[in-house]
Amino acid sequence: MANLKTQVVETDLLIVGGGMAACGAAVEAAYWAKQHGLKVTLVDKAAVDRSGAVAMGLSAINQYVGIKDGKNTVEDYVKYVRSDLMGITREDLVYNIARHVDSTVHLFEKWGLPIWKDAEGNYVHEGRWQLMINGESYKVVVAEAAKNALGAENIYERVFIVGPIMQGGVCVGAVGFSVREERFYVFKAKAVLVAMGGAVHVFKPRSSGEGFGRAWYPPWNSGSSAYFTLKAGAEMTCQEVRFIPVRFKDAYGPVGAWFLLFKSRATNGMGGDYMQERKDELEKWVPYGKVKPVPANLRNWLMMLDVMDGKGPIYMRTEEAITKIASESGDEKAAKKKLKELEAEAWEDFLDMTISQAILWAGTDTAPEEKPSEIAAAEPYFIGSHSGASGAWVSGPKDIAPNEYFWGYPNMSTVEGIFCAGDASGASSHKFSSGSHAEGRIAAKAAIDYIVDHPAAPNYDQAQIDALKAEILRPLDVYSQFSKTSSDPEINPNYIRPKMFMFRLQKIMDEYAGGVSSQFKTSKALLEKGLDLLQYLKVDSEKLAASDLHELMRSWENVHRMWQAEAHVRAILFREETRWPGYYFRSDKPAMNEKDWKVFVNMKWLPKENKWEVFTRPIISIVS
Ligand code: SFD
Ligand code: AMP
Repeated sequence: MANLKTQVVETDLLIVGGGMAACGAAVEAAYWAKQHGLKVTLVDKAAVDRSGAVAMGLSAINQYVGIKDGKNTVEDYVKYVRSDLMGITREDLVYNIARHVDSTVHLFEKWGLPIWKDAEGNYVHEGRWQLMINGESYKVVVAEAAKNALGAENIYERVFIVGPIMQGGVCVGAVGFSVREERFYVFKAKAVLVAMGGAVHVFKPRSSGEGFGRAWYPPWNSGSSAYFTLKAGAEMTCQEVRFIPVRFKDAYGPVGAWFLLFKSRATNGMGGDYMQERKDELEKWVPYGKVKPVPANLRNWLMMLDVMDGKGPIYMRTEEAITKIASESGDEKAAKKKLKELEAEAWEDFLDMTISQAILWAGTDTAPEEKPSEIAAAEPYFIGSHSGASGAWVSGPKDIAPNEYFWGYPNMSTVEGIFCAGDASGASSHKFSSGSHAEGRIAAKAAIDYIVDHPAAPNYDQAQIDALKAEILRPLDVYSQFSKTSSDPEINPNYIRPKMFMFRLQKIMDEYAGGVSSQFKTSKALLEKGLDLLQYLKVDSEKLAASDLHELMRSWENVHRMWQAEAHVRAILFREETRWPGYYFRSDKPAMNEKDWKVFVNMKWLPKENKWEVFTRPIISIVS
């Protein structure tokens, strides 16, 4: 076996991940842990300052309720999320995050994040729930607070977590390896807070060749949260609810600021406005088709119908929107000044969070005030924190969750000792960066309560840990055993390199599970065939080969993606309707069926039996 030293770290609460939810968890856990003399440890595969979805920064905070201003209520937010997800949402979880998110935003500001203010000193809103920020250093600011709270000695960076350590059905830690040093890590803990983000590159991306790797969501979020919870035997929810964002084409610049702040239209290649011309289509998706704003997936759907009719390209009419705002701002001089201001804001929107889009504008001689830019529906992502909903099924808060949704500790999964937040927890969409941080705080407080109530040190089975180590390092062994048996180490009948494995997974998902090249359409027959092919892939995953630690990480990232893929295929196969047509369309079940399918689709992988169970859970509304 590969010769990696084992380092054992003992702690009370282990936070896996170092993104928005994990940083929120760190700050809150440190506070409560101090009162109880407990230790908190955080592990990130990257460096916390620039890891996860917010690595490049962001230009808006997308969840701010503004309870103090009296304009919005927590109930308003729950209604918004419920409609956007076509009725499928855990209102108790959304409610809990919404009532705490403002305080998180105020902390960000206190820690030094510049939030735009108007002449009266009020926050500048992008839309009803969104605030504009100068956010290039957003993650650095949030990470600094987390690091100060925990202390550098309790943070492990560049350590990739592979999976859980289980003991009698309870999670008692996690295992992983350093991606820089030859070291295998065993983290022993009384509770684990999972916050390793969502999953990217499960589906074939639009980007190819030298642009490969460019995605909207961060490519290094590779399904580790889903794998961790699934492997522990936790119940998962909304695995069918992928997110397809519409983005500026090829560099994935976000559209929110254009639609909401600049009030831009999008039009097709003939100049038609699909939101107007295809309005009648929304009738088919009532009651959700009739709410304002139109749910994200239905906005996508109207655009996709144009694309399928060959009416592309679709353009964001940046030039029209900017000129309109400028011309409304007064005389010619005032309009000129306003135009300059808007130009700067438009570039900053991208420079703060999607630098490559600004580079693409520069490279294609695009001045947004002069010419429109193409937008397109991106490949599917798994993300419980934005407008998708996949994640673990977690307990709600005691004071508002119905009995069916409460089992002792807020945000604990159905497996004791595992808490989830951000992309890792499901059915509580639209938390974004701020809500993920707030949810991390909620989950951490609950995890500390759980540890205080369960103080006994867990037992460990060394044979099990040795077996996990052998399994995790196997790709290194496979490579060293076989790489010399062919003249080119890339091509070898005894193994598969992680990159090739990823291509194979992406091809299956793209062609059978409704990816970009299938126009997001699939059916029972296609899904069954795809599932069949995934089983062959799973068999071959044992032949993954890694030439170094970096490839070892790539190998496990792909195993994680593969599990996310299988959960997704099983969930869309089970839900016999089309509910989110702009996310995926079941051609054999082309309509929404409120009577039978206004339910959650949940699932579990049963560790002992190595079997999947897919079933429904009721939707219990708490906001009328
Ligand atoms: O424009 C392991 N998001 C936006 N949120 C906003 O509030 N405003 C915006 O403007 C946003 N937009 C946006 C957003 C994201 C991206 C990529 C772009 C634009 C281009 C969404 C938020 O960023 C998102 O909701 C939160 O960040 C989610 O938080 P969290 O904690 O669930 O995920 P994370 O921050 O990505 O962190 C994941 C962490 O896990 C680590 N990790 N660590 C150890 N072992 C493993 N195996 C691991 N796997 C992953 C990562 O390194 C990271 O630390 S806009 O689109 O609307
Ligand atoms: P995005 O940049 O697409 O991630 O959007 C940022 C925020 O604006 C999210 O909360 C979106 O749901 C919201 N949003 C984007 N476009 C629209 C739109 N056309 N109508 C209403 N809300 C939108």
